[in-house]
Amino acid sequence: MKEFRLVIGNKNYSSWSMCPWLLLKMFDVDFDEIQITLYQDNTAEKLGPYSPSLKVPVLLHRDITVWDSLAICEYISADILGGAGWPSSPKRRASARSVSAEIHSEFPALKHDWPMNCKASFRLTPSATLLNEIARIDAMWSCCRHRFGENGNYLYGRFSIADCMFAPVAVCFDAYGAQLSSDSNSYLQTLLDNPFIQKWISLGRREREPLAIAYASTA
Ligand SMILES: N[C@@H](CCC(=O)N[C@@H](CS)C(=O)NCC(=O)O)C(=O)O
Repeated sequence: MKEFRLVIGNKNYSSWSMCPWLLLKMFDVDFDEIQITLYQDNTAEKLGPYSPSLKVPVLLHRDITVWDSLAICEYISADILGGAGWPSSPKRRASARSVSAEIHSEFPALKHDWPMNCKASFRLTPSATLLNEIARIDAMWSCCRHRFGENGNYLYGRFSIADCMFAPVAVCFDAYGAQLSSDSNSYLQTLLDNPFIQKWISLGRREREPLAIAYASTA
């Protein structure tokens, strides 16, 4: 058994599982993956031994359990990567933490109307509320790229937790066809070109569980 174990859901549907998985991959941390199929009759029973919230993702490290995607990313950065998960300058770090918290806690229409589904490639016309949310994400992305992105193509130049938190958004924007400014489109393409994001998507596409659309409010 490896020192780190990450409990995740279906790659096709589990947007939050993708975030810490990507961080561990990008920083080359070796870990065992424990995958539990969501939305089955026995899912809660299978999650019970690992997850206090009965949700994924969960990180298991020695006798420590961390649940919730952003808390896991924070833990990995602070306790494994010596803080390297966040940008090093205080101003960038404050901004990166803010956009990460915002995508984690807000955007109910995006999470409900455009759930992650790696297999989807069709146009779902966004409601006015969803259009507003897409515009807010577009503004965040282009603002971060302008202010902080000079040292690379990620949101803060080099890769950070903020990119992990937006990786599932990139999958959804690509799948459902979000209209974005050209700066945001470039950033979207950077995420979609990331080899680990491509790996996640291709593994998700190979899964055979039922369509996520029925679980839009929970995935
Ligand atoms: N705030 C949590 C949300 C976790 C969450 O909702 N996970 C979904 C999958 S992406 C889940 O486990 N759903 C199972 C269920 O609701 O039964 C996080 O960021 O990790």
